[in-house]
Amino acid sequence: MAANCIFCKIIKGDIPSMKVFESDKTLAFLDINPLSYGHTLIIPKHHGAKLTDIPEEHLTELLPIASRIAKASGAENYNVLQNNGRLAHQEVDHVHFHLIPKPNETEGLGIKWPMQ
Ligand code: DGP
Repeated sequence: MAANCIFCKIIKGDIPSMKVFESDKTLAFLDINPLSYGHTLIIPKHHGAKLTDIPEEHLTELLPIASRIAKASGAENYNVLQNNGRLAHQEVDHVHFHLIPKPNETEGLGIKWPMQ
């Protein structure tokens, strides 16, 4: 945990969030500034600014959980993005994957939250 990290505060429950999934190593919650309905952040609970700062054993769940949330969203089209460093558009210095569902133009998303 890092004292001044927004996402560590979310993990601790000091800042509220809309949780989508939680395990002992991983938390997923809705982005406060979503690019689409269902935009979710998937983070390791272990603090580290960049992907290369996190021990590998804390990274193993992240993509499987992103996959499960993408399936649960019902989205046929989605982005999974991960930014490292200011030049790469990282704003929050705690590793996070963005899962950004892309709504079908005519039918929207069929998202069922919270994830079953
Ligand atoms: P990035 O540019 O990859 O570092 O994206 C950071 C994302 O974090 C951005 O889409 C907004 C989101 N975010 C920042 N602060 C908060 C917060 O307090 N709560 C939630 N749910 N999301 C946040």
